[in-house]
Amino acid sequence: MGRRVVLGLVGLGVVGVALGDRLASLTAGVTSSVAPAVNQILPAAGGFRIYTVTNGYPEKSIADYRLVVQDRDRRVTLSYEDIQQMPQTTFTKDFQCVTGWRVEDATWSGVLLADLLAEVGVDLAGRPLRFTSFDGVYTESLTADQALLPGVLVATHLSNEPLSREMGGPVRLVVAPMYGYKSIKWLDGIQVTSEVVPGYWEERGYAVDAWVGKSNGRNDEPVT
Ligand SMILES: Nc1nc2c(c(=O)[nH]1)N[C@H]1C(S)=C(S)[C@@H](COP(=O)(O)O)O[C@H]1N2
Ligand SMILES: [Mo]
Repeated sequence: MGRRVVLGLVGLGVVGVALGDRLASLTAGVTSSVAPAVNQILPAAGGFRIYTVTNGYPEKSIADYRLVVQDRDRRVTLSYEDIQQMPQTTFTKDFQCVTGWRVEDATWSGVLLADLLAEVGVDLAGRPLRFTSFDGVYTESLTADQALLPGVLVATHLSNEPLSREMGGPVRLVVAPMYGYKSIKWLDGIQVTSEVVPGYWEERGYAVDAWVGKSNGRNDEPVT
């Protein structure tokens, strides 16, 4: 199968996600391996579609939460409390999904990824990052330059409330200048890698450099 065909099928899957059950039966035959089983539009979620590529929303309490940062043979394990002790940042930016929906003025709080790396003493020196989720499946990546941007947050709060389980709590990544698929939920690992390792949707045809309005053939207004 050519790349275009694969992208087309994945595209169908993502539309199926966005539209929910109405398209599920249409796409079930071709997308069962990538189409999430449970996706919702929660009234409380302020316009966010709730996405997952697994059969549910993984759960981890704040007390049990750990974030493992790994740079070669050096490994630092952070608790939720450790993350909250780091310098805190709040910003308000639009959130744009590649399937077309956009949430205006989402207010996220947490620690900038750049600050977190500095706090744990990781110097990227041009090396990229790979991110993992405790859903056990989803992954993401950023180059060093991207990772250090001021729109990239290890987020614990949305609208000044702790992140719900569905929204990726206790801790998710927010990559505001890029399409939503970069903002990995249920973040549990950050690894320094030698090369960019394409993430979950990137292995399925979406752009690795996922700038809003400048990738994936879309012309949405950029998020700065
Ligand atoms: N672990 C995980 N992270 C994820 C996803 C996912 O399915 N699983 N979906 C991504 C996509 S495509 C988008 S648009 C946003 C949606 O965030 P939300 O579910 O909080 O609205 O999460 C991203 N992060
Ligand atoms: Mo998305």
